Amino acid sequence: MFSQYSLPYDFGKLEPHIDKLTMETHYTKHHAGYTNNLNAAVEKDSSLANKSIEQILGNLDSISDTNLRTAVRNNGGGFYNHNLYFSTIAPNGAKKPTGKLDESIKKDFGSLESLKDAMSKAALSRFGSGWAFLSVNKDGKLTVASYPNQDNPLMDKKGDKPILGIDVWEHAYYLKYKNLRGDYVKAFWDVVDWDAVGALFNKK
Ligand code: MN3
Repeated sequence: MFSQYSLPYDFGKLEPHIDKLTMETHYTKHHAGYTNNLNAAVEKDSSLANKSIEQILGNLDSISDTNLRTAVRNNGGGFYNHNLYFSTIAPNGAKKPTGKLDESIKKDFGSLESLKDAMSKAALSRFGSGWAFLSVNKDGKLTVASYPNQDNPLMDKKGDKPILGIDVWEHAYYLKYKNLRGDYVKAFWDVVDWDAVGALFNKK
């Protein structure tokens, strides 16, 4: 059974950057839905039992039933991506990366501002629903890329591991920001917890 990342703060705590109703709906409806649907899908294929979500998303081809494969791709992606999202945003999180993550950002992007620009561009240029991810590739280099729907770098099987993701589905921002995705992306940077991102980087 896969379970949602347990949010350690109240839904309203990210205001004014991300509003309470958006957080509550996103977590209790969208993320919960992906999680429940993933669990239901996994029960239908015994070869998926006891596998980690990373193993499942990195081996979607092994699911022979095409409908089931699509269900696992969409809901497993949704489950994983939202666990990443909710575990790397927080009220009063670390405002800047430190240590090895800080060094790598400077080496691979020049500065934190350049990294934010690259990721914001990826988020804004995604047509329709999807994500922008910061990942560590197999050589330890940081890379930015955008993906449609609930896809993510694990599905490419290149060894990229996501450590931060901006959800640019409209459900992530429409109640407060309406069509202004750019304003939401700017506000997202105010709630990133760089210590949480750094912990994922150090685990890579
Ligand atoms: Mn979402």
